[in-house]
Amino acid sequence: MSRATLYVIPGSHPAIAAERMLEHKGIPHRRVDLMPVISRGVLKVMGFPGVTVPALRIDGRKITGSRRISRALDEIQPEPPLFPADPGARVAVEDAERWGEEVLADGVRRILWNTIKRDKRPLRTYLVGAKIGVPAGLAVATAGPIIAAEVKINDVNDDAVRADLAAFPAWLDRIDGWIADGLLGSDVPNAADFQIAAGLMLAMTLGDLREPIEARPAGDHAMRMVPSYPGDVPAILPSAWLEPLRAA
Ligand SMILES: N[C@@H](CCC(=O)N[C@@H](CS)C(=O)NCC(=O)O)C(=O)O
Repeated sequence: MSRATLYVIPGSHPAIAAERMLEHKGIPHRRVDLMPVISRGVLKVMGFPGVTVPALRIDGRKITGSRRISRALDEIQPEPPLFPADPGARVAVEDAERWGEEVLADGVRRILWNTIKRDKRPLRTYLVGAKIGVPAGLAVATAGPIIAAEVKINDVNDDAVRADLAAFPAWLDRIDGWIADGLLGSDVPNAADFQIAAGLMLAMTLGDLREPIEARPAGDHAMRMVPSYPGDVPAILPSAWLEPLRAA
């Protein structure tokens, strides 16, 4: 049986998607927690092909990226499958997974860092259960440069975040639609289920977003797929930015 080491940043949504997929497959793994930004240097030195998490070492392979990881896991251990055998159904799952990564996960990441740059104290709540090698209080107290770097790396400007929040109701409609169609939430969880659920679970750690999401089938699906997620951030974003979500 394969053994794996998964490199994560505590609270990272694609990393939690990867961890849930390993659990779903029953692949034993060790989790290594890294601090954001510092993670880049560590992964580079270790010879991973990229500098972001999730990064997975398994059977002598080094894989970066949640979508590469889902495919590699199916190659290494086909059962239970993360992608359907039927070619048409597979394309639909791949498309939904890609949307979950490129649209939902990127948008939620921007909203998160815009929130944390206003108040870094809640960062501590993402460190519950993590082993980062320094006390959580110290990590948060010294997180200023890390937050500034993440804001830059992820293009976290106010216009982009307002656009993400304006688009959020349509994102929830899309996910609810996929659940109604059976693409998500079927008896056999697929790679898109994990990718999208982890993104929404991170969004639901934010007090500004929790309520409008948890009332929806999308929120219910996320909580079933990813029952435990660290993080709890009080509402802090400007009220006008949240108007589209309230209206929905
Ligand atoms: N699209 C990538 C996202 C990778 C990504 O941006 N990961 C973030 C954490 S959510 C990261 O490594 N951030 C640290 C950094 O960029 O310094 C995937 O799904 O794997």
